[in-house]
Amino acid sequence: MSIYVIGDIQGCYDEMRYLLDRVSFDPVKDQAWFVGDLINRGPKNLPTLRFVKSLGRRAVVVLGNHDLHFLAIYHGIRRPMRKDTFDDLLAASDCEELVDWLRHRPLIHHDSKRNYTLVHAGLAPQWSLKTAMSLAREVEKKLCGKHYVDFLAHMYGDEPDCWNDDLEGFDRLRVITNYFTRLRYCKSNGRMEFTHKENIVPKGYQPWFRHRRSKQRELRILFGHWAYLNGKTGVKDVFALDTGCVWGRRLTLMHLKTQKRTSVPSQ
Ligand SMILES: [Mn+2]
Repeated sequence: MSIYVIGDIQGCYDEMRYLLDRVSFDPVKDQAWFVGDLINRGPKNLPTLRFVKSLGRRAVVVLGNHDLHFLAIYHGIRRPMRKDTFDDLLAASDCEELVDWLRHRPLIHHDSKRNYTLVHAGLAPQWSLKTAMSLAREVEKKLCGKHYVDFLAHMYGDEPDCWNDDLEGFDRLRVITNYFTRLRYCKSNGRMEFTHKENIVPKGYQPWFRHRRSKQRELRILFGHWAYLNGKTGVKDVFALDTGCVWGRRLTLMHLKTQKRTSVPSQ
């Protein structure tokens, strides 16, 4: 059995299938891990979700910000933005099933046997693995629960911008969600910054993976979300997988055991 970790698909279905064929992915024996943002901005969201769902236990998916955004749009919490490309999904006869499947995906996946941890965006510097797992569960429980639309309605926003054990209610869930699904730059105390994207480093901030404390140094972390990094962090044991396929660059996967990368160009 091989495990492949695949970067942000964002509806680039053809590239995903082509990439899996390139490594002779066997859906009966192998596993595919997805870093989240399966959908949005790209052209083929419906076949992407159907395919990943059809893999059943052979697929491990963590949620990204675009996946959560889709849930909010489906429930009418948000109006689609001009660049959103959910029309094929929203018109599909199996849309409800796909939504239901999606909201049951986790925010973090940890494989203790192989020592790899999968998240969409990142982890707060002060979190141990145990803390991260238990905070993720708080959000996952909400997403799987009866009142999950309430959570979606309170999910948006940049505040609070820093983790604090005393946070409660929707503020607590929002900040947890933002670390897992939107984090790029933060301070060593975990304070996040969302206005700078990609290439401009806000003053006093660093990419989150430059702040890792001792309790995270044992981890090997796989993430997506940050296309500008183009697959490079410069930090040992932190693996960036988003190489900007939806922006016309490449879709990348990594064979977990050998850490060998394979990529295909965007079509
Ligand atoms: Mn993202």
